[in-house]
Amino acid sequence: MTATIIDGQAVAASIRARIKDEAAALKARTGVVPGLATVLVGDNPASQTYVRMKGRACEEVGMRSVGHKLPATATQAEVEGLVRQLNADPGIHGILVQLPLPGHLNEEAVLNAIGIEKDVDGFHPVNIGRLAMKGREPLFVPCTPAGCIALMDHVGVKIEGARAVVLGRSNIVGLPVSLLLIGRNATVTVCHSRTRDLPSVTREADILVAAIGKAQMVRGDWVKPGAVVIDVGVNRVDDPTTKSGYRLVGDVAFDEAKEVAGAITPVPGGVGPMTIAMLLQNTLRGAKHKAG
Ligand code: NAP
Ligand code: L37
Repeated sequence: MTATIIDGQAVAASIRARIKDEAAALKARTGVVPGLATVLVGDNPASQTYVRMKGRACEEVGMRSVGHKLPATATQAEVEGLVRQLNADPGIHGILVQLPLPGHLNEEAVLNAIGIEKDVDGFHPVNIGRLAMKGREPLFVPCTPAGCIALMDHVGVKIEGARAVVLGRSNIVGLPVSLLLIGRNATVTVCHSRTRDLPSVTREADILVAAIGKAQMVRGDWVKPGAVVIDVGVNRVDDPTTKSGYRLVGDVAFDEAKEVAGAITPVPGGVGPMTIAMLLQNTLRGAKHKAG
């Protein structure tokens, strides 16, 4: 059997087209143009790429984007000061602080400083707390986890009642995607670096979400036949045949897993584009919220 390849690029493009229409309608009705502020501290090359892609994606759907860059030596007070200034800016409806921050900065305090009504990454403790609790609604859901669920919904995966295994428990991906799956009535197992005998756990999964940041670690024989595999990993591996000297691979050995899975997301072109589409969706939501 060969898996259905879930085309995240195409799904994301259709979401962006809908957002573009909605943003135009909002502008026509209220005069409000949704605005995203990105904050990049330091010069992590992957972060620079993602922040640039996010800004460009905003402009392509008729939103405003303002990129703020601070040097790696920026102080805690400078970063928090910028966040507070953006909180007070009426033209900004979403604030994204790209992670990771340089080691000397207190990430928790920076994320706490973001006004929750502009927390388009969904990392503010109040938003995460609401995501975790039954019967509460966060204002914003973190983008990458929301993208994983949206991809599954798009291809008609039945999440309710499924056995889901999430590899990784990070604040950005593993933990919030686990919470979303629980909220959708999956039975969820969360694995991490201390999990014993990972393959025996993953082989039970109807839905397998890989977010560990280890190139092609999940092999074909880790996958249950017919399972849905969502590969969140974006890893650079050396490849002298490319212009950049590297290529991107996921956390899953795609060529092996696609022979076993029922459906699988590729890297690139899977979850990555959905992360950006969900960020646009959250920014539009922030602007609509404010416009009333
Ligand atoms: P992270 O903060 O480094 O977290 C990695 C998680 O994986 C941790 O929970 C860690 O366990 C676990 N882990 C690491 N090695 C493991 C192993 N050998 N076996 C089992 N578990 C292991 O990474 P992240 O920010 O979640 O990102 C994960 C991947 O997703 C990266 O490749 C990143 O580039 C990618 N990503 C993609 C998008 C997208 O839009 N597509 C967005 C964000 C991230 P411990 O908790 O025990 O340390
Ligand atoms: N929201 N996302 C948010 N906040 C953060 O603090 N670190 C971080 C974060 N992560 C993030 O933005 N990751 C990410 C990863 C991949 C893509 C976008 C965002 C993406 O679009 N990847 C493309 C390939 C990009 C490339 O060519 O380099 C893909 O197809 O997977």
